Amino acid sequence: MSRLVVVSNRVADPRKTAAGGLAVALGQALERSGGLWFGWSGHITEGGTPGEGELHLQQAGAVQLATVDLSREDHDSYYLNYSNGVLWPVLHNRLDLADFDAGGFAGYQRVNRLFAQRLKALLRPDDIVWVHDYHLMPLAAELRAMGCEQRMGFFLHVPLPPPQLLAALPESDRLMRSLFAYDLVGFQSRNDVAHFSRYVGVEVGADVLGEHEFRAHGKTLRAQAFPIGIDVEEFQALTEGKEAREMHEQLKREYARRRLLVGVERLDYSKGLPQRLKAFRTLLQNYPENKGSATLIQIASPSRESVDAYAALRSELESLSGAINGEHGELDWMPVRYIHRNVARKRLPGLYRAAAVALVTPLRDGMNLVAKEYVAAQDPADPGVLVLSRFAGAAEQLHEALLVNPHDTGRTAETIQRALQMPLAERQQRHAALLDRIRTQDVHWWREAFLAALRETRKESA
Ligand code: GDG
Repeated sequence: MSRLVVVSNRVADPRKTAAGGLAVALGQALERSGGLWFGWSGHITEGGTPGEGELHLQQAGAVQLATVDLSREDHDSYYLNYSNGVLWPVLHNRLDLADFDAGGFAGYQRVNRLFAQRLKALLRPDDIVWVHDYHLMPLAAELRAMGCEQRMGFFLHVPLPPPQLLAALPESDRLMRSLFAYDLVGFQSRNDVAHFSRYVGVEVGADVLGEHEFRAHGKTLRAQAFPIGIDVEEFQALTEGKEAREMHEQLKREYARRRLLVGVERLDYSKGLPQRLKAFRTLLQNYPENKGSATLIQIASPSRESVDAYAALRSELESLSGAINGEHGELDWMPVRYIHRNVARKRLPGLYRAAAVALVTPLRDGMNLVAKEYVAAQDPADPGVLVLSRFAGAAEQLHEALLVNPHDTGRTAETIQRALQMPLAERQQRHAALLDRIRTQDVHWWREAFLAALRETRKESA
């Protein structure tokens, strides 16, 4: 059995439960093959030389963790300026927020080369390399240039925008060409694959050999959708755990006479938080029977606070939730509970289960795991209703959710009202269908489907 090597910007110790479902699922595959997980250590060397960084090796059970430090200059250009200041907004259709002049691309390339150099020294000839996310698109091209011939796959966790929009990124051709150094590129949705196919067909001049096969620069690449899932069993076990049950009981007690709605995400402009608060305000205005009852608990956990766009969003949300509470609140009822803090993972399922409705309404999202976690945490006998943005990758799979366009405030409010009033039998039916799908296509299915495709690809393209 070949050894699996996972590469991602951050590395998690898969033995720690706080690591989350993805880290645990990758950790299991790594453990089976005595694998290696490679990435940034999280440490920044002040005054360090760009393009250099110390390598740390650590054993976590059967898995080896290999991490590299970054100099301040590399960190700021690769991570802050280019990955989060340019790629994240462009890939989420937000050209207006991309700082193309920050000059981070050179640092992005330098760190990808540094990673490739450090990783090459650790690779064995028959390793299978699985690279994750937008921070590391050119990694395989760097490794190939150094003579590495291992099988390599890449998975993009975020969306790929339509070709015209992607073409606005000055480095888009170089990045999309560099993907041809991989044997397999995985996307979250069929929509992303369609965008990729059109982009490389038109802009890169690739031959589109089939739905999933592309040829350019003498190299055949397979590109396919592998919608990521959650570990349903693990999440349901968490739901039965002490912390989640306590949270659930406490909320049920506190909100016995009210209807709870919940939103949980990192505070990020892709998640559609201001639009959601506006839809909730419209719900209170247009359906006044919800006054004194409907309460939205919105968790917006801190994220990327040193990027300017995030600070602006934070103050917008504070002022919007303040305005709604000021306008509609009563002495004994506040419509919005906005919480800018991280909630412990063990308590999260209790919050999901107490909520009659989940509002998962991103403007754009690769997949969105919160939608799936909400479904997994419900009581099948009395489940809540998922209101989901049609612009989340998850909408391709979760047809039984109530789909909305988050830009359409009036209709979103109308749909939330429908969710609040949905009869039990319909809630049960929809929930059963949703749960069935997220169980069949869980995170283990995702991992195995990707790895099986990666093992096959080489045979086809050799
Ligand atoms: C990227 C893509 C894609 C959130 N707040 C708290 C907390 N969370 C947890 C959730 C969930 C995870 O973080 C968020 O996952 P999402 O998928 O919703 O979104 P991103 O973070 O943007 O992830 C996304 C994903 O990668 C996987 O490929 O689906 O499209 O953008 O697990 O529960 N967890 C805790 N406290 C919080 O306050 N403990």
